[in-house]
Amino acid sequence: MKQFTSVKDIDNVGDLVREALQIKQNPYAYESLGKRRTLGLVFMNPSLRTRLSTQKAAQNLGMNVMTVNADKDSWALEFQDGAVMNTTTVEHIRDAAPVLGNYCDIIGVRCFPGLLSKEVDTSEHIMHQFIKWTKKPYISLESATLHPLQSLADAVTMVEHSRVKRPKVVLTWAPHIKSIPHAVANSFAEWAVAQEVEFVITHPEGYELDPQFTQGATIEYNQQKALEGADFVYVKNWSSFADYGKLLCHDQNWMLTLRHMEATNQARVMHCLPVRRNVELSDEILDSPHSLVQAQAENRVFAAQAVLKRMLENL
Ligand code: AN0
Ligand code: CP
Repeated sequence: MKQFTSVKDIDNVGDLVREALQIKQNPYAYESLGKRRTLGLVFMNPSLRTRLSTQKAAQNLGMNVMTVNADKDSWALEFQDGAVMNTTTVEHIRDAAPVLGNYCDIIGVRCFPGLLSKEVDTSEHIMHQFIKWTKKPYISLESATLHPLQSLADAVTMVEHSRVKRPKVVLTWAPHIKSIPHAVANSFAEWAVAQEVEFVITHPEGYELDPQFTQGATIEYNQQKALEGADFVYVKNWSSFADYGKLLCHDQNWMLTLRHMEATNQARVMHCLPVRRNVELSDEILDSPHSLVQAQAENRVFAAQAVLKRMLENL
């Protein structure tokens, strides 16, 4: 595998999920595979899970890991071709990325969208510049539009906890106080349609996701109806895509509570974290046996390890 940016970069979701589950059984089985190999992680935005789980995965494979936080412990990067750099950015990606490529065998980057221009964000300009100028295998740590490591961990978690062969999976929008990226929801959708599940997305009108990621999903605007018979409920906020980056709905009834769970098939509830308690998701769900959030976070390690293993085998 040369790049992991989307479900499209893998042939078979089931095979990769099985590989992650095998690694979970014996995390040190390939502890020499990454010997003398270096993973470089670049964070343009904050992270707890992605940072630590990817580091841990790399260490389990015997790799060295170097992490930089752009504009914090390294320079503020410029991505515009031909920019006259007389304001805040200090180093151009054309200069910085080859340096990273020189030091590292695999590069991981987190680059959130600005949520100001749909055109800029959907072009994945920053991600593509890193891929182009580092010339190294690339692993997305969440791009402007997708978060594949999260979705792989979520797929692993659903396989582990499913009580039926073809579960009903519902992605539900939740309230939030800020403009939040679409990446986790887009990515969950594109992975869900590639799995053997019945997949429903529910959100208020105006929150339709980019249709390129939701082909094959059923959209149901009535949350209660969508939740009927659900085996898994994936909770996530995202800002409007049509009215790009805007908050259109503040209705707290969209926040999942135990009352919402009555219509479900004793569903397990998922969220990628970080979660705003009692805004996106109630304490009573997060602290109940319904919640799978810690299982998802745990599986981030084995998801990252399965991807890094495939990249190392291909170096
Ligand atoms: C980010 C997002 O929703 O894309 C990261 C989630 C993993 N969350 C926030 O910005 C709160
Ligand atoms: N779920 C997730 O990616 O968490 P972080 O933003 O903490 O990495």
